[in-house]
Amino acid sequence: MFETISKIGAAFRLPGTLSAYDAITNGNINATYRVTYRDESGSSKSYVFQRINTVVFSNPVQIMHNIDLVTSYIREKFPNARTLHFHHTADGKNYVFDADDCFWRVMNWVDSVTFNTCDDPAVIEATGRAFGRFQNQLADFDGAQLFETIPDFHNTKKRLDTLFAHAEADPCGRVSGVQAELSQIASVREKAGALSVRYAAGEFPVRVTHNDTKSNNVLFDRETKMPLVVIDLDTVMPGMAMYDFGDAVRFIANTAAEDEPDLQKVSFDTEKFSAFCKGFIGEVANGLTQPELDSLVLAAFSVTVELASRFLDDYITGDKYFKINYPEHNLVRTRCQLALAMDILKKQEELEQIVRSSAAEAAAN
Ligand code: GN1
Ligand code: MG
Repeated sequence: MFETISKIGAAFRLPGTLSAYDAITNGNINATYRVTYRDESGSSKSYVFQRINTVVFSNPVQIMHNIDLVTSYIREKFPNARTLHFHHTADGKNYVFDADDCFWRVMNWVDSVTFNTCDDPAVIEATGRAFGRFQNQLADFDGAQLFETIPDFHNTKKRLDTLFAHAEADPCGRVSGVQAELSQIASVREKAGALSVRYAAGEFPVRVTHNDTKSNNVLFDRETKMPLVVIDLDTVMPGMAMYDFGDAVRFIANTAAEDEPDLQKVSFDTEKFSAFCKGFIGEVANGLTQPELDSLVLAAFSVTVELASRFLDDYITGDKYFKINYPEHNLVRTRCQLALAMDILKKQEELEQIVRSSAAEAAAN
């Protein structure tokens, strides 16, 4: 690895001597390293090296094109906003291929903390504000300029259709062991797919969205616990505003981890939800249409079922998409997301009420 890292650093003309590298294991898709260089005076500078998973992102050059457009746009329009800074090779590219034809990019390391789980309502609210602000920053950005790097990424109906088609084909002989999960998904199939069907019919505006709004995709200042920058822009594409909201609460309002095996621990925390609403809706309320506001809770449910179906689909087709740490990992993730989705459904009325009061509060401010 040292050899590869050092060659990548050289291609990006990073100054100093390579002194350390550590893997960062947060993501489920790409391989990420923190890499540190020391210069002659003894001072150090760190970078993030990322090897893109080209099974998932079949055209990484297009991703870098999208990221370049989005970050330049934000930098120009909001000079005080922080954005990711990517390095360039001698021939002006923001990526490089290594000897094995793997795709690498390098960005500056931002000294910060991230939260995989969070109990502090102030931090949860700030996370909501950060994602809301990101959406606002791109409100007038022309999404037609962006490549759709993963087509139908949040097309829940299509994701569900794919799952059931693969279940029918049963390529790895695993389907007999997941009947309970499949029938649970089948029981909510229509409800979970409904927003994506309405979006395709033009009922909601096409926004430029982040599409992967896990709380650990916001970097926070270590001291002030204020958000510094929204990261992981790989899936910034045209999409539904409410799915960014939904995916964020799916992650941050879960009382357990995304892959918690003990389902007794998994539930949807209404107080965390409320804190996130305050931040996110406070930022975007005036920009959202009424049908969007009315769909936020359903979006949380839909995106949770969608992710359950993606994990299950990956399990059925041989674990080729998400990184797994043990053989049943994708199945465990599926069960956890299904338990969470069912809890969202159970609490739907209460959650709708919370959304309405946040929207009323935002309108009054
Ligand atoms: C993947 O790699 P990561 O953790 O940022 C996935 C998201 C899922 C998430 C679930 C491109 O994101 O859609 O919600 O895992 N990203 C892609 O943890 O598929
Ligand atoms: Mg991601």
